[in-house]
Amino acid sequence: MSLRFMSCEIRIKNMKSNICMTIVSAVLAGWLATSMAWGTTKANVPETWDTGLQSWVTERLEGQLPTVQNIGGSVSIVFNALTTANPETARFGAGQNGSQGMFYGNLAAVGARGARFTISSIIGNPTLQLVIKNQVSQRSWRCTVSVPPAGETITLENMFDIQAGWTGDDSPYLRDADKFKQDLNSVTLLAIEISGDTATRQGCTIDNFELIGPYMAGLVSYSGAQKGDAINIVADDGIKGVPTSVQGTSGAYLIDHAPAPGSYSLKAYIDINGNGVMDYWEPQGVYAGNSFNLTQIIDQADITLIDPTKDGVPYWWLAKKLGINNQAQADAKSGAEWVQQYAQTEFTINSIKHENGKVALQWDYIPSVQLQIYGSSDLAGGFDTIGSAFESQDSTGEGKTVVEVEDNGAAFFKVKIVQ
Ligand SMILES: [Ca+2]
Ligand SMILES: [Ca+2]
Repeated sequence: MSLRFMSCEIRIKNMKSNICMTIVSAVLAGWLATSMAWGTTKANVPETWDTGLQSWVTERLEGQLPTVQNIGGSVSIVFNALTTANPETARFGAGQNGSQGMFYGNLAAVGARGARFTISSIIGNPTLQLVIKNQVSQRSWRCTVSVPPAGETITLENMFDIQAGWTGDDSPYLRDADKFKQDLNSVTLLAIEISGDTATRQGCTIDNFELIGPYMAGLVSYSGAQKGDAINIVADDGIKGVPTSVQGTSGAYLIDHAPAPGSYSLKAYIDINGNGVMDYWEPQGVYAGNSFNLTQIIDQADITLIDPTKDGVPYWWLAKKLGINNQAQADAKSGAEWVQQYAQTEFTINSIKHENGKVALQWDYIPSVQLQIYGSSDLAGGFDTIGSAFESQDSTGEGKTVVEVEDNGAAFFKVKIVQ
């Protein structure tokens, strides 16, 4: 009895120990697999096959393996004709190694919204499906792809939305939107499944396969004095946005091909002189949310453009009126000193006597100053103030200030900067 008891006890201990070991190794393996892959999952980065097949794998499901070749920088998948008609099905897929793992891992974490690719060179009448397989649940999901007529090339977008025609292979969850979404969290395979009847040749060519990722969008607005409509929106000085509804100097923009994930800063400017770069005096602004990691749609990245200034005096005015070439030169004096220099050398007033008993005074607009008008009937008697001090305005929108004063017999006028 005693020996039997002992033997039983030992077995239980060993079982416990085995169970424990199994759990530890499973968790460890899972962690290693995901941590290696997650760093490489990328959306908005196409697999162009311009340099080969990038480790995509062909897997036979039924019948023969198709011939997979890189032809002219795109991938061609063809079932050759046999003497007997048999159904042929194979997967051409990207797992962890395919395209450096771009389509593997946590697709949701990079904001992947679908898959996009071009398809052409249709041979026969192949059936194509997109397939996503989850590493943890082991569920697969598939979506039928519309095949273009022979001779045509089309770009297809299949969104990762159960409503877009995805069906699961796990019978309780065939059309379960939540499970489908959840299964994007740990994708072990993204593949194109091609089926054909090999009594005839079946095939197609695929290029520019990518995960459709998050986009950035917002409004750009400008209400300053400069004129121009060449609004440029730039992410990190490299990726240009597209103005989508810009009228004049304001409107909406979209950037939909920035690789995700990725750290971005957004800026916008109006390219007044059309030289393709942001000059120090051009209307400009940045997104208040800079910088950010692009892993989901950013759809309110609004940017307000302002005229950059030196002490409130716009750089554009310094460039135009005083020929200042660069920001360092503009910053070498205070705004007030620049205005004073301009007023002493360039400033003249035109007066026009109107029939209605008023005199219109006009001069070149000086930004950011308070002005006071003075009048004198005969210089000998000195000048008296006319009205009160006021903020300088671009009255015409063309760089002129116009002020009407009562014609009280003054023959001479002067305008003084009071602040
Ligand atoms: Ca290509
Ligand atoms: Ca420019």
